[in-house]
Amino acid sequence: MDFSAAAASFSEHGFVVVRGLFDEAEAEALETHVIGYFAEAVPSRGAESVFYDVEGDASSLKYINHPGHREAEGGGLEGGEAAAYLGNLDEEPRMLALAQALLGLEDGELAPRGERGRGEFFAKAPGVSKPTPPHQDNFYFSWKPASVVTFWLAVDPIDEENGCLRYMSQEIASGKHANGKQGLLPHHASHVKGFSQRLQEFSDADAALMQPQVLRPGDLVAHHGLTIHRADANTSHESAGGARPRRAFGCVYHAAECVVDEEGRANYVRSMSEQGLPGGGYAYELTNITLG
Ligand SMILES: O=C(O)CCC(=O)C(=O)O
Repeated sequence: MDFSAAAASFSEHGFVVVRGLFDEAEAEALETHVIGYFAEAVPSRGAESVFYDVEGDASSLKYINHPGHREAEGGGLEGGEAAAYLGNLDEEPRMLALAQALLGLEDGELAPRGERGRGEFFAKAPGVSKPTPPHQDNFYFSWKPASVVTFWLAVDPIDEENGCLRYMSQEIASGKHANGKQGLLPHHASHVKGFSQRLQEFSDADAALMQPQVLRPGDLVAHHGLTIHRADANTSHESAGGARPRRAFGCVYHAAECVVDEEGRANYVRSMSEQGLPGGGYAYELTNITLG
């Protein structure tokens, strides 16, 4: 697949939608494996790696850290077909090629497996889910340079009703929100489980500028680590069409040259400690940082 047009769009806007990265049959296989994984592995995973909006209600699942991988540090794949599928999804050749193209890297310049995150699963259940606060991913990751991209692969049809991602693109951003031009903006504690950090300054007018990303199953949206994004709650249960899930597989790729920005990491750790973390079960903290 040629991703040069996607790379040009990504560079201009700070995000790009790749339609049909997975074709219909592949998108069906993705959903089948997600359902299989929920049945075969999720019930036995610990509270540190599976989060729910309503404790004790499996239908309110909102996040799985490293689906398909054993929870212990350095753990390999869990057993089972669905785990193998999800656990290897970030290594899918088209995903790797796309990440390399979007970050403008040559062969061998992408951080190898083992040095990057191992996949995530994001869901918003109708009626109980919370909005995702506006944030830039690199506030969580602290990579220097910010040569990092997040992929988000739709399992379901995802739109404004069930909580699609919304981006502030570079060309409409200005002043304090000039993504990628002004770099990382100040964040502070959000007190939202799974998304512990949010932009400090963010108005309703800013929120209104953001562009909803409507996806079909198998479409993938990619955003740069400095691109501001957010999502509303899943309110599909209030619509004529009725309640619908909103499920997506996520993974993050960064350049091998990236190093941890110690000052940024310290800001992040400070903001976490303001909310009583670690131990509160906040997704990215477990994905990207190990605290003693
Ligand atoms: O799934 C969501 O609501 C947000 C996901 C997100 O912010 C991300 O993948 O960076």
